[in-house]
Formats: sequence, structure tokens, C-alpha cells
Amino acid sequence: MTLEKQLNELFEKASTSFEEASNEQYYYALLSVLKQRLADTSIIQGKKKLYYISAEFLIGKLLSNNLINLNLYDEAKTLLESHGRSLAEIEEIEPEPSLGNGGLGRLAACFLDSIATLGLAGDGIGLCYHFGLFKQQFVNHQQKEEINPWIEKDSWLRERDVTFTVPFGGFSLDSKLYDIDVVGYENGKNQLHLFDIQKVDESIVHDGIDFDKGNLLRNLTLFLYPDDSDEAGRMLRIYQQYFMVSNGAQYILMNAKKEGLDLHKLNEFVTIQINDTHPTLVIPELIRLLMLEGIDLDEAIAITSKTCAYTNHTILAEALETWPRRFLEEAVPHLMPIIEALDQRVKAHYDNPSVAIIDDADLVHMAHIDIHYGYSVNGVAAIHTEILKNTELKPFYQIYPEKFNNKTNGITFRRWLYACNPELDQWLNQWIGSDYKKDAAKLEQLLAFKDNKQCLDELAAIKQLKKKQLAQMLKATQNIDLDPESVFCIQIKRLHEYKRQQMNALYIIHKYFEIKAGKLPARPITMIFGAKAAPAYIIAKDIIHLILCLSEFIAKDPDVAPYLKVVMVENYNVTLAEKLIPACDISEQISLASKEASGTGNMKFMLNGAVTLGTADGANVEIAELVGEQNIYTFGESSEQVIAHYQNHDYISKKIYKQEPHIKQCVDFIVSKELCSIGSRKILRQLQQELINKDWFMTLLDLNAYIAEKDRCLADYEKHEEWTKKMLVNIAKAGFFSSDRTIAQYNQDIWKL
Ligand code: GPU
Repeated sequence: MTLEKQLNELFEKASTSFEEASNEQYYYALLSVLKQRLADTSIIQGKKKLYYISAEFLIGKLLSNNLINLNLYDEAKTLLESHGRSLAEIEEIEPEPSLGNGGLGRLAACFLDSIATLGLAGDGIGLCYHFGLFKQQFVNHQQKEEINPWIEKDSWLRERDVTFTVPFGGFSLDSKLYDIDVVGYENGKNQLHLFDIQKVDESIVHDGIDFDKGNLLRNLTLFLYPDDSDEAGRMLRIYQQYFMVSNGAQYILMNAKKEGLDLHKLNEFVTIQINDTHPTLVIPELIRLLMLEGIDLDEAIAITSKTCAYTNHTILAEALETWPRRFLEEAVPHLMPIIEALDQRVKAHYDNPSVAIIDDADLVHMAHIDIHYGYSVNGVAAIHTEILKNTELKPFYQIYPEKFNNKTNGITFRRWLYACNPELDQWLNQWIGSDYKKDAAKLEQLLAFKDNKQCLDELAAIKQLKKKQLAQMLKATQNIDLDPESVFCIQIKRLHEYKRQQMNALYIIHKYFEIKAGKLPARPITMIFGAKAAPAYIIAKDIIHLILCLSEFIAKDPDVAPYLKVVMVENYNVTLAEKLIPACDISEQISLASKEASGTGNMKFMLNGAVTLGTADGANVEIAELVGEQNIYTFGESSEQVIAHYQNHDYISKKIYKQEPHIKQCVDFIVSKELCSIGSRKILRQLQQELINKDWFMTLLDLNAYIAEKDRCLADYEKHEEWTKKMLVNIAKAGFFSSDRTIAQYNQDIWKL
């Protein structure tokens, strides 16, 4: 049956028509039709199955994505347009499931798309959080958090008739399973299994996102990873983690038994990818459950170790999870004998406290469990994996060199090109055909048209169009005025000191001074930010405050406003990213070298024809190797230099502040009368002092280099044709960053499905 006929039937039932139906009716009708098509799609089968366990799956809206993968996108588009509707308008009705914080969660979502597209049997396992990452509002130039519900009566969730009992210290909780179908591009489907508790109570939330963290029977799945700034928040995380992995492990064993598999050979039929340390407890839990099946401890450990593989996503010390032993004793006392047994084996083998599972301070190191009792350890970009091997995890690499491997991250082109930039997709189809859709490496064929004037003109026109579309959208939704003739520099990512949004803010101050002094830029510059700060992360919130104050201050200065505009979009999320990325000229990837494990926004921008301005960090390094130095702007100290500064304790920001008058001038402007009359003197002072006295992520170290390279980049932007060539080369070389390539490598080296 055609889409038209199916929608028509639904509209008739609801006594409406293609002409009269509201966008809302269109959305729910499409949802219902697609859910049926998904139900009719066959499940991908294989002898061995992957379970990708992750605390976050930042899937974003699913309407366009599912239309594309079910091969219905063009049919839907034409049909809607013939009735004067647009897909974009209808998609606005869909709530975004923000079930992740940022890159790690979005990566998991891209991976599910690629796993299904490659026809591999692999399901996701996670939690069904009722509220996704908070909704961000700006009030008085400050971030305010609101709840972010996404589950409606009709949604992509399918309720399953599956429940497990999960034991905790002193009580137990029964689970309820919801699935979301994950259909591959012109392929069968897998599933994302999201576990919930039976009785979530949304009414215990009050005042923004505050809630009673102790009421576990009611709140376990209420929020995505709650604030972990106090003990109650940290305890809740452990309860969430164990609830997730116990359900996952029980589900895996239930299926194995249903299929009559030999549990002694579980690793031949199942592989479990542990997405960072959050799902680490799956290791002791699987051991426990295998023992309940009559397998002895030694063998249960051996089976589990051949089944589980671990991905590391950060070297930031504060993100490497350790739990005080007493927390685990309270939440999951039945796992403690197993964790202790695992620890004793390590201590019996290796006389090295740095590889212990339980250290002298009685902290349990989650990553250490993964590395000793998993069969693979991977980093997420070449430089990141090298740092793991040579620095962060060096003692482990010496013990298990064979376990370590790199898997450079990737992104799904279905969402980050076809869905978000159909104009660019069309252009590609015209110049190189559509083979690149199945084989992203074919994008390189574009290089043949590097000197083709028509090809370049069309590319430049598409960028201009996407900038106009963004301007219209931001005007309509956030009352923001953008000038599409200005150059768009965009930094969108979580707010964190290591990502150095504050360095970008200092560049703005520098430009402000320049313009005031009569040194005008060749064309107006628009600096666009989008970022959420963790609710308890004070400095991150202070940086948002600075950017919002600068935005207002500059807009009000008639000398500067015509040349410089600072925009911070509210509630940056996947949906906004899909609009911002295609409109970007300069992609800001300015993290302190060594700190950004990979980054994936950098890949999305490149694929959409933005040129990177970045440090030699994460996947920026691989981007630079691919496009060549003429097509990227790199600055700042290397990761080796930065690591040496930390080791030698020789970075002292105050020294730079005192020695460099221009840097001092920029930093001191944070507490100028002008800014303090717009914002909070206390907050701005706190941030300025932080930069002078601590600056843990070395903002001032690279500020001069950043200013120089950004200015060079902006000057090059004026050489129109050369710039468009850079755009083309970036697109042509982006094929490597398809998550289809990443997943093929995971499968070849780790999963062997
Ligand atoms: N990342 Br650990 C997160 O988004 N959240 C986390 O808790 C941890 C890592 C990110 C890295 O910061 C980013 O560099 C990387 O590209 C991404 O994971 C996916 O690997």
C-alpha cells in the first residue's frame, strides 16, 4: 500500500483530510504508519549477536531518520508538498528524546544506525528515562533548567511483555521493557531495549529539576544521569547503572536459554560492548547470573571475560568512575563477593597498586574491572588511543598490549547529511552519483571537480541557502537576527572548561577592542554558541553568563554591532544541531590538546562543508591528515606539550596574565563596568579570578595562537573561490568518518559477528 493510501485511511477515520488535517494530525498519522512498517520489517539474524550497553542513547527525533531508512523519504516529501506541507514543519511536532548528555550518547545512536545498516545483529540496551537532559532557558543571562519530558501516549516506544526482578540491598525492583525499532538503511531492523521501573512518579519533581533523590522506588528512571554533585545523586547513579546492566544481562541470558545455547560457550554467540565505564557492573552481574546457572566462579569469570569489551571515551580524571566500596556495599551487596574475588585475582598476579580494582582508599575503579575482565579496550581516535597506551593506561598496556586497539569515531551520514542537508545531498548526486550512500569513501570522487567553476558556485550557493534557512528559523523560534552575509563561526557542544568556550569568549573581547580601535573586519562576523552546562558545574555556568553578557553588550554598541554579533542559542540539542551544522562556515574545535578524546561534531561540520579551526586534539588530527594543511586551521600547543605541563606543574596562568598586556586587557574586561552593569559582578569576578589563578584547562596558553590563526582563517574566507575549494575538499575527505566504517572495524577486530 502507498503511504498516501495509508494516511488517507487514517485521516478518514479521524474525519479529516489531507487538506484539513493539522500538522499534529499529520505527525501522528505518519508515526502510526511508520510504526506498522517497522513492525513488518524483519529482525536481523546472525549466529552471534552484539549487545551495546550504554547509559545514553541520544537518538534525537526519529521521523526523518526512519523515513530515510525505510526508503520512504522521497515519497513522503512529494506527498506532503503536494498538499502544501513540509516535512520540517511536521517534524516540529515530534518531541526530541534527549536521552544523552552529548557526544557519547550521540555516538551510541549513530552506531545503532550503522549496525543495522550493515545488516549486523546488534541491539542497544539502556534505560527509559522519563525526562531527558534538562530543557535550558536563559533568564537574567543565566541558565535555568526545566524538565524535558518526551514520552507521549503515541510514541516510537513499543511496550514489551518482558519483566525482570532486580535485587538491591534491602529491596528489589521489577522492570518493564520498552523497545524502539532501529531500522537500517534499506536493511532489516534491530532493537533498542530501554528498561523502566514499574512505578515512576513524575510528581516528585519540584522547582525546575529538583527531586527527592532518596525515593528510589519512584525515581530510578525519572532522569537521565542526575546531578552527581552530592552523595544522593551519586548513589542514584549506581542504582541506575545496576538496574540497567542487571536487566541487560538477564535479557541476554533469557534469549540464550530460549535459543537453547550452551552457556559455557556464551562468548561464541554473544558479545557485549561496554560504552565507557557506566555499564561496568555488567561484568560482576553476568558472573553472578552464570553462577546461578550452575557454572563455577572460575569458569563464569572466563566466559564473561571473553564476552565483554570496553570502550574508553575520556582521559579526564574526574570522568573516570570510582565508587567508594561502602556505596556498592549498600546498593549491590550481593556483587561485593564477586568484585572482591576479581580484585584478589588481580592482586595475586600483579604487585602494582595502580592496576588494582579496589585501591588502598577503598575506592573501586570501574575501568580497571573492564580492562582486566574484558577482551578488548579501545579508544575513540588515533591520538586518544596512543595517550591511553602511553600515559593514562600505560601499566595496563604493559600487561595486555594485545587488548588495546583504536576505533576512530564516526557519524551516520543518513542523519548528518541526507536528512539535515538534502540540498547538499542533491548536489552530490548530480556531481558524483549516489554510490557514496552505500560506500562513503566514494565522496572522494568530488575531488575531480575541484576546479569546476559551476560545481563550486553551486556549493557556495547551497551554503548561503542553509545560512538563510538558519536565520529564518532562529528568528521565528528564538527571535534572533542573523545576517547571512556575515561569516558564521560556530561552537556547539557541552559547556566544559576543557572545550574552552571561554577562549572563544576572550577572542570576542579581543575583536571588540580591535573594532573599537578602528581595525574593522573585512565582513561582519557572527559567533554562534550552543551549550548546556551541567547544573552543578559552576564555572561552566559562569562562562555561559559571560557569553550572554557579551552578546547583549556588543549588540548595544553602535560602533561594534555592525561588525560583530554574538549569539547563544537556547536549549542546544540534536534538533538544533541539525540546523546549525549545515549553515556553518568555520567549525570551532578548540579543546586543550589531549583532552577531547575524539569529538564528533568536528566530523559533522566537515561533511557539511565547514572548515575546521582547531587544536591538534582528538579526531581533528585525523581530519588534518586527510584534508592537508591547506584545508584546515590548526593552532596551539601539542598534546605532548600539554601533558608535560601537567606532569611538571609548570603552567601558571598568572604568569601569562602578567606578562602579556593584551591578554590581561581581555581577561580584565570580564569584570569591566560595562559587563558588570549587564550581568552579575560576583559571577564575572569569580570567572576572571578562576582564569587568573587556576585556569586548569590552560585557556591563556593558546590564546595568542588562537587569535592569530582565527584572523588568518577569516582573511582566507574572503578569497571566495579558494575557500569554496577548501569546503569541497573537506566534504570529499569526510567519507572516512562515516560510522559505517567505524562499525565495520569494530566488527572485524572486536565483535566478529
Ligand atoms: N564523552 Br567519558 C561524552 O560525551 N560523555 C562522557 O561521559 C564521556 C565522553 C565524549 C568525549 O568527550 C568526546 O571526545 C567523544 O567524541 C565522545 O565521547 C564519543 O566518543
